[in-house]
Amino acid sequence: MCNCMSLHNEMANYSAEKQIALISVTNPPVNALSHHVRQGIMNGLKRAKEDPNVQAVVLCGSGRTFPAGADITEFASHLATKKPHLVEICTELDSFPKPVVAAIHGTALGGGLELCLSAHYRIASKSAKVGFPEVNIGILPGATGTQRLPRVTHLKSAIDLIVSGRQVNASEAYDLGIVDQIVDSDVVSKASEFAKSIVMRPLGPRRVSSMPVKGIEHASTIFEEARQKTIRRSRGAIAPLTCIQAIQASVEQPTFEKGVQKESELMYYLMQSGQARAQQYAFFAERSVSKWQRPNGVSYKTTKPVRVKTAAVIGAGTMGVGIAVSLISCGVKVFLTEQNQEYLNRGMEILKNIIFSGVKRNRISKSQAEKLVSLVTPVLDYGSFSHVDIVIEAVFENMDIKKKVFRKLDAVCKPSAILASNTSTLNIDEIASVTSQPDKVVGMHFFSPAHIMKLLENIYGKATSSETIATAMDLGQRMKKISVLVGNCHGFVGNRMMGPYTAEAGFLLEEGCFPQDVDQALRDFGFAMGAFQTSDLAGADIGYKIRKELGLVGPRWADERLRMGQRYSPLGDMIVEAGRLGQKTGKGWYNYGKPGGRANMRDVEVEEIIVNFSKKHDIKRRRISPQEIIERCLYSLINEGFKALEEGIAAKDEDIDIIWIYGYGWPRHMGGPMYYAKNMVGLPKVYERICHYHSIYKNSKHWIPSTLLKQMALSQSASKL
Ligand code: T1G
Repeated sequence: MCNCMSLHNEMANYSAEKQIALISVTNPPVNALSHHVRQGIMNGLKRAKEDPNVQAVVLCGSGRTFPAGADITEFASHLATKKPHLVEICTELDSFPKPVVAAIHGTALGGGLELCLSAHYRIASKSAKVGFPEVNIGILPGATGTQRLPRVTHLKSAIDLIVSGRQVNASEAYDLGIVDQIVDSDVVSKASEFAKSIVMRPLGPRRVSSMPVKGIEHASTIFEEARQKTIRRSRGAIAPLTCIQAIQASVEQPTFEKGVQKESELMYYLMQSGQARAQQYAFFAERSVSKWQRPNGVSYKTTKPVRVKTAAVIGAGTMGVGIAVSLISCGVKVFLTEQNQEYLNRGMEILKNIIFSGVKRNRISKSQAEKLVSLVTPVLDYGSFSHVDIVIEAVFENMDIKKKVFRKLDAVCKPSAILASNTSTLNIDEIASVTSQPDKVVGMHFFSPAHIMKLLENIYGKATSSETIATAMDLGQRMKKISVLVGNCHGFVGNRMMGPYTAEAGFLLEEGCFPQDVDQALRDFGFAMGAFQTSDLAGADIGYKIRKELGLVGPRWADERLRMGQRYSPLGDMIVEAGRLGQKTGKGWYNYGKPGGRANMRDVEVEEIIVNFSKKHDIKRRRISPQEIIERCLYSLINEGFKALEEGIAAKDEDIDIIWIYGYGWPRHMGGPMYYAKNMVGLPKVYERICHYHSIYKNSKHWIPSTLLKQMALSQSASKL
């Protein structure tokens, strides 16, 4: 007899048939465990317990996934703490008098995985994934997850999964002991059949709360090693270390319940932290950037992209090759071109090396790699471009060269082809002006190395059509890039804001710092690398060459700029002129011992250049505090961000923040520059400090306060009164 009863308002359907109760979570798209879901599961369990015909329970998710975790949108509201809490549900599942089987498909993450680990058996479909991604949103698995995982898998693996936040596929989850069985299809019916077969088995040994932690023999060494590794990697984020502390409670606390209590305390500490709020903001910001909208109202909702199948990439240097790899990785056929055979051969070699390194790391098979490489056709002229859907130009950053390329493309490509430039600074409208179809021209600014970096800044010009924009955004997503749409100006959003940051780093050297002082302060803030380390890694010669061609380098240019009322530090040019191009030459702002060396050591030669410069220009060197370094490097770029917003170059804070998190290493737990300014420092303070620096450094345009910032700071101050 079927006893089906939906509790739709509770977002969990309950049905009972042939002794098996099915509780199916129904909260699309990801079945997040919001209050109504929790209530629904609890009520379902109550009914299953009370129904004498029910012998076992299957818990699953409807639609595309098993619950992917707590509802993050509830965190800032009273609903997060409204009963029943997830911990109570987990306790109820664990101690349930009838067997509970979790039928896992899709992504069982966070609270979803905690439900699974509280059930007595876990059956997963082949394509399922599980994980604890909480650390990415600044918290920990706070509904018994840190106490349960080390009881089903080895302590070391539990630490790895919780601290990294990585998802594992069904097969790895099986090897780790997290799931008991993998099925090819129809996981819910297989779980129901299984449930029927085990109704008579004793439940005691299946309750995770009463299992011992696995691998405790070397616990102290394991924890110490994990702590050291995490301190090195977490760049000041507090969640990863706190996760370790919570897992430690599973070993150190006398009972499971006491461990859960400790986990709750640590969860509360993290939940209250500014870092967690920043990371949760970043989670939604990341998802908001694909919902692009232009100031004229045209948006992703109203525009359909063209499906790109074939592309041409012009330039087989580091950038062009990285772009080609990204394209073939999503199945797009590519014509790769260079100006001569030698460069083309070299480009193809690099491309093959990148693809086959995936084979060495067991990411893809040899035949998959060969298939990918076969998608690339190296060519020396534009003859084959007449049918491609898109061309992405990645030649030297020089307007005249780019114009030449675009004129040629305009002549050979089909009228519907999109012509994209991978420029990092140049004016898209000027590039488009040499074509007969400026509506098809768009900027696609990849970050180096293009096949690895997740960010893609897409730039629309005056004439760029909405279809062209939609296609660039769609192609970006297909290449698994986080694509952000921005307007056209020098440097767009990312590099425009980078300008003041780099300039201030240089001025700080003139006034008293050495590269290591500036870099240390930036690393302490949470950047993986400081400004000078980054420059050494990227190589300073390309930027120098571009500036030199434009006549914008050296002390004479610095004097010229000062005459124009604009300060410029020529120290970067002087370092390049001393043959110090960065890591690749073994010397840059730091000494690396040998070309290609990694370990950066301070270098007296650099310090001499800096000190002599200060002396020669009568700049009195002084001790500069880390606080001043941070304010001058970061508040100047924040001011520029507000100007980009004010001018409509950036559409929203989230776009800027995501560009900085994914393109420039802004620490995620600091939210992004706009979030940081608004929520972690406060606009009145940021504005006051910008005014302060403006009063001292009148000849640095970037300190002129943004009007938007001023307005918002004043209204924030007024609302506090
Ligand atoms: N809460 C609320 N909304 C969520 C959500 C969540 N947990 N996960 C996704 N969404 C929204 C998302 O904003 C988007 O909305 C839509 O769902 C589709 O997501 C107690 C405390 C599951 C792998 O951190 O990793 O459990 O933009 O575009 O690429 O210890 O979403 O369409 O309006 O990302 O297919 C832990 C986070 C929570 C999982 C699917 N769980 N989610 O990826 O789609 S904390 C997570 C994801 C917790 C416990 C603790 C991914 C996904 P919109 P999407 P997708």
